Amino acid sequence: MTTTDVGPEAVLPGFVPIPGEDAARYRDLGMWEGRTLAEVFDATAARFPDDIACIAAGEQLTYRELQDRSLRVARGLQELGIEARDRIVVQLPNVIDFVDLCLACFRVGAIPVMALPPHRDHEIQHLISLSDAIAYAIPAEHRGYDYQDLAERMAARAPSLHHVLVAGDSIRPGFVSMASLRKQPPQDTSSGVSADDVAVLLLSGGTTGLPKLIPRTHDDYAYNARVSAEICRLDRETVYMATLPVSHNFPLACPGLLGTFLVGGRTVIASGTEPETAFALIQEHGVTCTALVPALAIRWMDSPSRAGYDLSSLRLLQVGGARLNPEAARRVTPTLGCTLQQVFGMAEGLLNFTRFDDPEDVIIDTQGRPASAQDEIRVVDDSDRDVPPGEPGHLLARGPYTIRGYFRAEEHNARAFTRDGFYRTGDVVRIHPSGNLVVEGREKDLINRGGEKISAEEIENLLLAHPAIFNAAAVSMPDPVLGERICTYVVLRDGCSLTLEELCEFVATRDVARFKYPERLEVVETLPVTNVGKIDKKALREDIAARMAAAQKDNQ
Ligand code: OOB
Repeated sequence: MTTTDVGPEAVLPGFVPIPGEDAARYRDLGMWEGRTLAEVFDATAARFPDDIACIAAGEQLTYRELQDRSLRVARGLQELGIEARDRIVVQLPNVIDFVDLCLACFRVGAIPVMALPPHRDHEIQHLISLSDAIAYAIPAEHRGYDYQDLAERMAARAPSLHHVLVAGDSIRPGFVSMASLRKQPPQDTSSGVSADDVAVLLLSGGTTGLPKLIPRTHDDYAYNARVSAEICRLDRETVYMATLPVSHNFPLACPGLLGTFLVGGRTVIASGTEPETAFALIQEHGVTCTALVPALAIRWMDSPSRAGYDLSSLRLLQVGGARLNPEAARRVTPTLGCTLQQVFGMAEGLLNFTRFDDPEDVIIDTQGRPASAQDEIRVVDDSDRDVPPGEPGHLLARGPYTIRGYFRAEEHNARAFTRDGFYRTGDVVRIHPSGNLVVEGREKDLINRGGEKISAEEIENLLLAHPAIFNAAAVSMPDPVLGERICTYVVLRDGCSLTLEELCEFVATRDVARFKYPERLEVVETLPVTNVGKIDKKALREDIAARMAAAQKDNQ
């Protein structure tokens, strides 16, 4: 049975494919090439087998070597009984095993679920159960945390989980070492995976509680990487450094690792984001392009150690994931000596880039324009009517690499997409006179902590489990480095008291990622409400900003 007989939805229940007519157009226009991500990689490996494909932690692999390793790992997965459309929660940091495993998954058609290294029991359990994952890939240890302990707890709790794959040494009994998978003979059996199958499940920023899963197909994700690579003018001479965590869409495919593999460039996997680590790698490998969130770009620019390194190879710095303020944007070229590209993207699809030939002010003041000629965007009011050009409104998006639904989220999908398939991005934008977009704000209830998206509802649910807390709200507070941090407002039960420290100790017992811990606590008598009776978050954001401004004034 092939997927054309039954359609990808039937073979993976809970996946909402792009409907036939639109899909046919994207194919006719050559945007969807009908190749799996493994086939895309193999095409480059056939052209440039002896070129270096990937450098990580002192290890260096040519395209032929990386292809060989991924074939072996693919065989190893098959030996374990992992097949097309099986899900694997992948929680690997920036290590070469991540690349091996992803390429192997693309070969056998297994679907990596892109967890992040800071995730803990709470998030991982959710991801395993939502995706019904049969395998979970971890480092043995990373930044002092024992992931094998975490995996043991998951294995005890998640009935679907059959295999734990471990990168590193001292593998516990019952777990499978990634190194042993690499010793398998190369895979030569076909897996029946096709280009319209789901290739990866990315994580959403999460506006309602825990993250949603974003199904991206081989066709759409390969196009995502290709169109990004074209805009960034990547070629065989490119040395792309993955600085951000590689399981994020941005360093993975915008153009990231996949975009570089498409053109036969070299990738460097950075093990840390600290300026010194990154500068040393740029100098050593002649890095030409990398992607950062604004907080990191600012750290790099402010780092005194910059002067000690030769960064002259760097041609393009992509900055996105959160708002880059124009003052910081203006400093990029003078301090780092490269072109700035603002990127306003989302794991759900739509990518906006400033272009090399945009005037300087447009690069500094806007967040770019859609990557594809087939991207359709609308800027609308609360009733989904188009606003006059230049006015702010809600951004809706549809196109050849934007999803039509989250995985297994029918109810949420009815709200998150229009009837005609536009994704409601939750961002408020306006069209700049240049035609580019300017991100003005957002309506979605999340905190964008230096590019890390945190659902306010998820934090509130954690707070409400505390015995002293009667009511709670989480909002963003301004921060000069991260842009936003987590501020919590709580109403206490009669006779109770609570400090931020106690609150964090409590949150720690819930085993959530550290970046979700409250960073400020305001105890109040009541929470303000809007006239429809919802907690007035806007009033709270204004309140905290005013309190902080007043405190700063007092300190001067
Ligand atoms: C990227 O993807 P996500 O899925 O982590 O977050 C998407 C959201 C956007 O909807 C927007 O609210 C915010 O992050 N965002 C920006 C921005 N880029 C993303 N807000 C203001 N200015 C920007 N430049 O963050 C992402 C995915 C691919 C490429 C780049 C970023």
